[in-house]
Amino acid sequence: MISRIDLRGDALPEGGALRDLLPRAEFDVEAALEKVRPICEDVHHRGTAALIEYAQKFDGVTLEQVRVPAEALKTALAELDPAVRAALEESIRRARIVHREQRRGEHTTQVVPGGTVTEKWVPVERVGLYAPGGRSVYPSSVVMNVVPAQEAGVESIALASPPQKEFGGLPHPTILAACALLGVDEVYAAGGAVAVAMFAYGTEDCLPVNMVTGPGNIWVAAAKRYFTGRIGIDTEAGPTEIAVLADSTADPVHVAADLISQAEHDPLAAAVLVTDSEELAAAVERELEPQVAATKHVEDRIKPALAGKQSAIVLVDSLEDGLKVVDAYGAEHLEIQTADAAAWAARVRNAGAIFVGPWAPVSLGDYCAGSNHVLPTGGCACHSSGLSVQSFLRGIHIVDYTRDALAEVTHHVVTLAEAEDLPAHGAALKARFGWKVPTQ
Ligand code: HSO
Ligand code: ZN
Repeated sequence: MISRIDLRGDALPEGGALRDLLPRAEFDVEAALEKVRPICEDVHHRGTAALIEYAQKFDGVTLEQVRVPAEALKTALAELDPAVRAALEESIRRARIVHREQRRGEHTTQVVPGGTVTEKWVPVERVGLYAPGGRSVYPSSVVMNVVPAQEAGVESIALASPPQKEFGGLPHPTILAACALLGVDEVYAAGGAVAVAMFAYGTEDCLPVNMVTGPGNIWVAAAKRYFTGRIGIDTEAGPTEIAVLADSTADPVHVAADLISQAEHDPLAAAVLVTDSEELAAAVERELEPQVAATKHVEDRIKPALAGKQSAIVLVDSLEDGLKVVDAYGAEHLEIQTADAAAWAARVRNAGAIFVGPWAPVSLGDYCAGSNHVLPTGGCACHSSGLSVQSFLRGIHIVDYTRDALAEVTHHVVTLAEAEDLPAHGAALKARFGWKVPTQ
């Protein structure tokens, strides 16, 4: 059901060469970009009419309007299963506790007497959040997008999710209910690249946004790439990944369950176990069979995900080598199921989020740990972070110098400007001191 990659014996290769030995899903955003471009431009030129046409074409629904009426949000919340409501409220509560602490205050540094640089943090004015539909209707992703934006102080928050045929062209009712719980009232029935284009360009109904965040399929990722530069994005989300670094002390039942839990998302989802224990590897292999058989999305998602080239059990000589492997892989989610798990976790460089020890499975983080579940995939964890309050803030430097403080440094500025053949840069300072460089 899952292949093995044996890296024991020889010394591990470094950097890129090691990365090339590790499994990874093919997720060709560049190819999708070609298809997405005309759709985005069509939305640009025809606005709401194009959105309605694409809803018919891609979602099979006849929309009268793209904006979800306030009444529909209210009804969805009123009809939400009370247990789901209570669980969502707890998820929101915990996420708020964590994200509130991420807020940043203004900080002033005195560089020299009379010369200060203040960094102030300003929220993005208007953001468009995307919540997938279809196979992945995740109200939890609404929570993970909205909470950091709200805690950052974003004033204008809009959310889009695909129209669902079953629900008369509205987004899924649990998505609407989650919006209502979070106080988001600007919601659109729009899916995939079409929704991103609506946010980026704006339409008759929807003002353009400064930034789009949230998970989605390859079309959403391609549209985000298309608009990068025009608007801000979080990372381009690819299929979900779990890596588990485990030794012989790990419980194979837990490890197998956790691998399956993320394989459940998508046939392209990746489940990777990295271990120095042949016994654990064999026990996990044995354990996968009955656990997979006992669950739900077996044939369409879990089996292809586990059997795909993106998933594997990687055998290493030692946990030191295991650490190198998980760092080279840079998983979206990394579990550490070893003796001394916290110490190993502290040494990890590259992961979207790290789950320490036997009592912190990824599923906890997906819903109720307080951490965010919108995380970098495809190895992007080596340069990017998951969604946070910081994602929605911009740090602006405010430079404030007195005459004396400027005079004192002018000769250095003039020298550097001349070294770069930019004498007018230097002149901008000299103009303030009778066209001379003030003496020290
Ligand atoms: N594991 C997914 C998020 C999710 N899981 C939503 C359940 N619902 C990507 O981090
Ligand atoms: Zn998940």
